[in-house]
Amino acid sequence: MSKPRILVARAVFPEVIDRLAVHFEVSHNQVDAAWSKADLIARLQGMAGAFTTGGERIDAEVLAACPDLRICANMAVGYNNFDLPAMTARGVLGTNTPDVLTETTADFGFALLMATARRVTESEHYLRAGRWTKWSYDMFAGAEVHGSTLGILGMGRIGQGIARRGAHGFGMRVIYHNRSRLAPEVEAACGATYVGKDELLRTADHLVLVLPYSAESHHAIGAAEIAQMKPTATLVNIARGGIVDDAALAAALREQRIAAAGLDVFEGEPRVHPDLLTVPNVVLTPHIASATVQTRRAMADLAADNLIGYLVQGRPITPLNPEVLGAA
Ligand code: 8YV
Repeated sequence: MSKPRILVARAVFPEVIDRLAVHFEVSHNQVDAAWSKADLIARLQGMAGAFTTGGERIDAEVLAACPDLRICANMAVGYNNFDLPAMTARGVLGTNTPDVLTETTADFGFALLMATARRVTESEHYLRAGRWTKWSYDMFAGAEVHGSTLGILGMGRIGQGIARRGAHGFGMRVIYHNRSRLAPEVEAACGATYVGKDELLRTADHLVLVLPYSAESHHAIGAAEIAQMKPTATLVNIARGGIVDDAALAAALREQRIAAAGLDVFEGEPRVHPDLLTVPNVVLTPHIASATVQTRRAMADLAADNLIGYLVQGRPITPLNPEVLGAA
């Protein structure tokens, strides 16, 4: 019997390609060429499965043009690149990579918070530029982290990881806002108190965004929300570009209406709003919150396991639209 055909849309660990090749006829993109939507559609012809990352949009047009497709396995916990209702309507399973990146991403959220509050990259640029000629009492004086109030918008697994770090590691008062309130025992375990969004914005010394992107969360932080924040506050976005209105944020940072921001994700990335590149009080990183070797490998392995689990054994590990399974 011939093996099912799959497409791996981006370069991944060679060992993962080798694992997949045991079960599938694999087409890959190990040169990591930038494919247009038309390229993706052309390459998906005859494929039963796709290994995708957050960069490949799987929408009604792609699905209509690729009738053999049965599963798209995303190497990401976020899946806003999937039109999930359209996939479900066509009987195409979507899977993501939850859990394996939670702690690593929470670590990075905290790294960005610390770098932002304590002006790490701004001061490094100053030093590298040869401008450090003497010490002074107020040089790069930043915001206190320990003992301050940590606000978290979006309290899923990663938000809870950040809350635990803040409450238990840094003695912070942790407040959060989420679509639904957590169970009391979960709140207690991560030392977090539920508040309304306005109170979160007004009270947080450091506000970390960890909510999924959707039409509802588009520009959840825009000029009006920034205006509610303390002038001394910092804002960290490790969620998705588009949750923050980057133009409004750049203007607020330039006018020091808030103290600083740390951004790992951007509207329209890998493009970055040009105004963000010229304001000093922002730490910018290229979407690396889950980037440790171990975690990226675990994410790739889980995406591969979903393809093998579904197409070979009929049991995906982390399905996003399990209703497709009943219908298959
Ligand atoms: C991915 C992410 O690296 O998992 C997510 O949702 O944002 C990152 O961990 C990125 O989406 C590429 O797939």
